[in-house]
Order: sequence, then C-alpha cells, then structure tokens
Amino acid sequence: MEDTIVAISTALAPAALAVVRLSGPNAVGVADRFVQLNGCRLPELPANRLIHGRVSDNGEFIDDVMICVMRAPRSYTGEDVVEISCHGSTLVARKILELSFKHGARLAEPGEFTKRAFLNGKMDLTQAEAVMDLISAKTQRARAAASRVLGGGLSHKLEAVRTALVEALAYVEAYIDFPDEDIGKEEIAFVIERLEHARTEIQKLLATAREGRILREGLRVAIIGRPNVGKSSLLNALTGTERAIVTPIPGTTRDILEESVSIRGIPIVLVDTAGVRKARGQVEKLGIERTRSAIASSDLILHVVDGSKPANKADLELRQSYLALSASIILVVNKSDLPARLQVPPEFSGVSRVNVSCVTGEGLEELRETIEAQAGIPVDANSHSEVLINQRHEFLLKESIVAVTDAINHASNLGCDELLAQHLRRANDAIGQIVGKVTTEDILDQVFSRFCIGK
Ligand SMILES: Nc1nc2c(ncn2[C@@H]2O[C@H](COP(=O)(O)OP(=O)(O)O)[C@@H](O)[C@H]2O)c(=O)[nH]1
Ligand SMILES: [Mg+2]
Repeated sequence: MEDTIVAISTALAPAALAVVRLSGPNAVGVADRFVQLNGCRLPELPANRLIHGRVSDNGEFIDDVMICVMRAPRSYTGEDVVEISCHGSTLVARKILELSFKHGARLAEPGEFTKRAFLNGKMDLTQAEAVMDLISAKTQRARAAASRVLGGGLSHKLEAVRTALVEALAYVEAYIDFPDEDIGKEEIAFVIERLEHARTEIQKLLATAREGRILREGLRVAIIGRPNVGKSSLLNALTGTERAIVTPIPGTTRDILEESVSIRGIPIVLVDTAGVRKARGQVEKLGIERTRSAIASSDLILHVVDGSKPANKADLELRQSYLALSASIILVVNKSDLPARLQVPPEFSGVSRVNVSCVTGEGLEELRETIEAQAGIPVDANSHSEVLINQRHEFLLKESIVAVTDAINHASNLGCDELLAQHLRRANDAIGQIVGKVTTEDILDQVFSRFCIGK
C-alpha cells in the first residue's frame, strides 16, 4: 500500500469534536506539514500519546487540536496512523482534509481503513464485516451480536471447523502418498468422525442465519386489515409517532408506509398497508397491489380487526389471502375501549390474539410481548456465546456443508482417494473464503463497498 489516505471519520454534522484520520507510509509526514506542536516535530512524537497541537495553513491559524500518532504495525490499519481531533465544525474538519490533500494524501474509499486492517492481518474478514454491523446496529441486541463477532467469536468457531477438516485431509493425503498401504477401518472412522464434527458445527452456524438477518435488517411486520379498523393508528401507537394519517374516512392510506421501531431489542420494520378491498380509484388499486407484495415479503402479519363491529366477510377473505404464506400471524382486535361486538370467527382459531385500544393504549404492551414471542428468535438476549452469520457466510457455509456431506458419503462407501481429498479441499476453501484466508478483489469489493467513508 503506497498511498496515504485520509478521511473525516466522524459524522458530518456540528458536534463537540470531529476526527480526521490519516493512514499510510506518509501519514506522519503529511500531518507534519500543517500541525505545529510545542517543542517538537510530529515525527519525533512518541506513539500512542494524545498531545496538543495547532493546525495552520500558510501561517493562518485554523484550530487547536489533539493529535495522536500510532506507528505501524501497532495501529488499527497496521500502517502509520495519525488521528487529529479538532473542534466539531464540519468546515474545520474539511479544512484539515484539504490540507492533507494538498500535502499528498488522497481521500479514502469507503471502508478503506478497515480493508487495510484486514489486508495487514489485523483482523479477519468476519471481524471487518462486524465493524460495519456494529456501526449500523439499530438495537442493543444487534450491537451485542456484532460485538461478539468483532471479538473473534465467529472466527473461533470457523477455526474449529477448519481444524477438523484439515485433520481429516492430512490423513487422507497421507494415504494417497502411500498407495501401497491400505487404509484401515479405524482410520476411516477417524476421518468420518472429524467430518461429522465439522458438519455439526456448520449446521449450528447456519441455524443463526435468520436471527442474523433480522438483527441486521429488521423483522418485517405487515399491518393488514380492512379499511378503518385502525391500522394506521396501530402503527402510530407502536412507534409513538404520528407518521401515518388517521382518518374516519375509509381508504385514506393508499400507499405503503414503513417505520423502524425497536421492540424488546428486536429491530422491527412496521409496514402500514392500504386496506385490502375492491379498489375504487387507480391510486387505491396501486396501494392494494403493494399491500399484497408487502404481505408476501413479511415475517409477521398483524391482522387488525375492529372489535366494536360484528365479524365481516372482508376479514375472512383477507385471512384466506395469506393462509398459504409461512409468516406468523397475530390477530389484533382493536378498539377495546368501545363495547365489544365482535365474535371472533372460527377461521381464526389457533391464531394468537391480542385485544388492544390504540386510543387508550390498553393491550399494547401485551402486543409487544406477543410480537417478541412470534419473532422466532431466542428470548435470551444475554446469551453471550452466540454469534450470528450474514448472507455471505450463509452462502459459503452451505457450499461447505455440501462438500462435507459428499466427503462423508465418499469416505463411507469408496474409502480414501484423491476424489475424497478434493471434496475436503472444496469444503475447506469455502470456510477459508468466509474468514478471508482465500480472497479475490470481488469478495473484498462485496464486503467493503457497504462501508462508509472514514471507517
Ligand atoms: N374508539 C377507537 N377508535 C379508534 C381506535 N383506533 C383507531 N380508531 C379510529 O378509527 C378510525 C380509523 O383509524 P385508522 O387508523 O385511520 O384506520 P385504518 O384505515 O385501518 O388505517 C379513526 O377515526 C381512528 O380514530 C381505537 O382503539 N378506539
Ligand atoms: Mg390507514
């Protein structure tokens, strides 16, 4: 890495402090051109000390700063790093950025600091991804999961899988090298035992995919029901906002509205839909189409009905429309502040049911509990051993498990040969791609392009 890169690493908004970060072989040299210290020059500064300095441009004083030099390889990126904390004016931070450009640094690409940390062996690829997950976590549960992966939780588990595969492979290769010796029953049993172990570990990791997706992207919860039952009111009540328009005139919510909210540490994307019914206008028709697709892509459906009115044919038709889907269902009987007139039809038997009033707030806490229970992710938010995989990991783990299964079948039926070794290498390769032992530019692009600049 020849280039010295620079970026504003803090958010671009007025704040108490802003941090400009430089990394690369000339990081200290670049900063030395515009930072003055008391009594010494930047290159003489001991590493990892925070020290006061002044930034100026051609004699014009810009800002008082605190500056820290970290030297390769003992830094975040593994290169020389300089961090300058200035007053949190975006214009001051930009000025320092421009001074860095003027003296030879270039703007960092998104995620380039972390990419360099990975390339210099400071972390593996799962940890680099966890940096991004940590920054973008929306709830404490998501944060905790990212922290565990950042701490090497996933790396350790994958290392255990790799070890099992490598041990099996070493055995197999030894027999290929000495074809005169017949492999014994015990040796084959050992190879198979190692492979079964690897397969079990991979399965355990694969089982975390759903929770990982939910914690990263949110559980998609569609609020459905016929017009005027209180869908928009429910969205507002659960988010504590007035985002959705509530009116007594049926059919006002014609488009889809999405709101993010955290319910018991689970990030939730609430989707308010138009009431499904025969459309009168074009706009409404479009809204109904979108409602259908919102239902199809949701993890959980809140079917809202009006408890103050007798059962309605439209409620049953709506229930019919999503019966074939795999999403969990909660029947929300709204308007419990009014006299109850609804006999819940038998079509809803077996569906969890909660009575609420969006007007008084009654039942909302019970609804939150029910949503958590139906989310299908472990209730124990404090289980510190679990790490969650992402889609990239899931894809590669599936590849690996196919190869491991092929290997187990091969070893059981055909014994030890080159083909078995190939299955094992394929399995091992997929695991290697997860942690980044095997990488290509494509993989790196895929991982780091999601990052923000300055990280
Ligand atoms: N009494 C009572 N009225 C409600 C309740 N929830 C909603 N409403 C009223 O029902 C009407 C329709 O509500 P809205 O949220 O727009 O229904 P949507 O068409 O399903 O989105 C509005 O006049 C609301 O004030 C409730 O819990 N109790
Ligand atoms: Mg509405």
